[in-house]
Amino acid sequence: MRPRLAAAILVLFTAACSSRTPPRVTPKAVPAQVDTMPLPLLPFPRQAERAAGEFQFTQATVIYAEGPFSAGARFLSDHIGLAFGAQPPRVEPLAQEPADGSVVIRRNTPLKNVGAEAYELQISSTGIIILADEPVGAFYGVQTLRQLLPPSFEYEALRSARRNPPPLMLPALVVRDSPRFVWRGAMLDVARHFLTVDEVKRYLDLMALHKLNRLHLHLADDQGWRIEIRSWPNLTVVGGSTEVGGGPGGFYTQAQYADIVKYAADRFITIVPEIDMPGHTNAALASYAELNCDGLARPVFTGTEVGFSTLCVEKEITYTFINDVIGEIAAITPGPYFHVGGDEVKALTPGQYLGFVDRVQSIVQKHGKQMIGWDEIAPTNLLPSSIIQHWRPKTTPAEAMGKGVKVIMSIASKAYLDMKYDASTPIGLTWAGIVNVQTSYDWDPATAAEGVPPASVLGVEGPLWSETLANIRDFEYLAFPRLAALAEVGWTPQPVRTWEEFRVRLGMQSARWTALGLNFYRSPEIDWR
Ligand code: TNX
Repeated sequence: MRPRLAAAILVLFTAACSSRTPPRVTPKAVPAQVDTMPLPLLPFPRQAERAAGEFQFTQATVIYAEGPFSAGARFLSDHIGLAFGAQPPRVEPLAQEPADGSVVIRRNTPLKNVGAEAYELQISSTGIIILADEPVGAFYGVQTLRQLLPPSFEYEALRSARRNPPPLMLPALVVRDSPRFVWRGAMLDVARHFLTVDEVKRYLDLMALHKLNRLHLHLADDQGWRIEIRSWPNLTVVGGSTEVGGGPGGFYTQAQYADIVKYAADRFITIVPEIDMPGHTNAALASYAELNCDGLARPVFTGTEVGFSTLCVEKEITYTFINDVIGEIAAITPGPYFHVGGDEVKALTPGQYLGFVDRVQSIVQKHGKQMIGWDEIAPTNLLPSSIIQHWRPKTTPAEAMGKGVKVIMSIASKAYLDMKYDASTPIGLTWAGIVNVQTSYDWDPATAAEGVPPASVLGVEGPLWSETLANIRDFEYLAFPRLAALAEVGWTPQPVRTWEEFRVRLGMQSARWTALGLNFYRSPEIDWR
């Protein structure tokens, strides 16, 4: 054995032995390191200050909520469950001034000027107060409070088993918070590999914990059609029957989709449906022969090449089809957006592409939605309300800026969650490079694309393409920790955040994520605690 290694082992061994016989020290009232550790909040708030004292959460603590804020109160009570009492904390409407020792969620109208998502959280020895102008702000205040509660509360089993632990102490502090960007999104590619409704709900839960507010569902691609369209039933019978690698695929009935939309709305997340067109449409072209220029149905596709498929843009039936599909989905989508894809079309002339996007944009408008498209739509005749999702690292949608459109930043070399973390990552792609955690964190969406002024940037979104993924465990592995990094990129003002400080806070998430059963990548860039 080499001497340095032998010495190291001896040190470790001694440390392990001595930890079994702790030295006799008088415990301090408050462990000193608690105050020097950063608050375990992610994304980090705009402003957070520790104060003197602490709040005692006991079995008798009641949560009072002003009318519209009861959703946040319910979430908090459910989250605590039976973790330290025979009953979950009681939720009461706020009628009169509550007694000391309560949790109070109430309206504070001046916060309106900060934005609907703003909140204030005050923890002191006399109580916990969450202030917001809108229910969404109150919900985010509750998420911040949740991150200050013990990670063990994330265990489903613990919440439903009666226990009798000591009161819980929370450090006094004041948080004043509101997000930097309105668009803090994630995208799931359920077309290349299907996820069940419950798996999508789990992703929504993880998003809510990190104050993300848009879930973009990539519902159709060459390899699969994932949403029931009643007027074109073969889309799911044929197009929904497979996925990359030849697995069984699947699709959401409209009732299941509505269930996802509701579950998301309960967490203040807007669902953004995408039907990619005119390319990435083999699943539709296999389902209906008449959508092909030659009138011949294509075979289903389970490979990973891109760019070969296109709807027949010269046929009128194509627009009947698109109108029906967008109409049915728009009718069950309360959010204002409809994503039409528009990427990687290699089988059309620029003129054909332009004419196609024009027509589709007016169909989307007719159904009351704003059109979103991948950045290939930048040269088309966009309405000011349309939105570009910028993804190609070597291009810029600058030419569209004069049209008044806004941009979602999803630059693949920063924001793509399907890129490998390093060369040894067993799943994922590398076409946009290697995206380690620091790369996904250390950038500013406001200045990321040349010629796109900060005022045109709506925010950030992390797409998770699923060509190489087999199941929800794989989705989680590529998404975390990078989606958490993007959540902070989207929420926290640039001057408030640094990679060095973030690394420490990210390392502090491991107990919570483990309690959630999250299959996150333990990146060597992070000192996981
Ligand atoms: C490019 S991003 C695509 C997707 C692939 C992805 C893989 C975009 C608009 N198109 O079809 O799944 O790369 O990273």
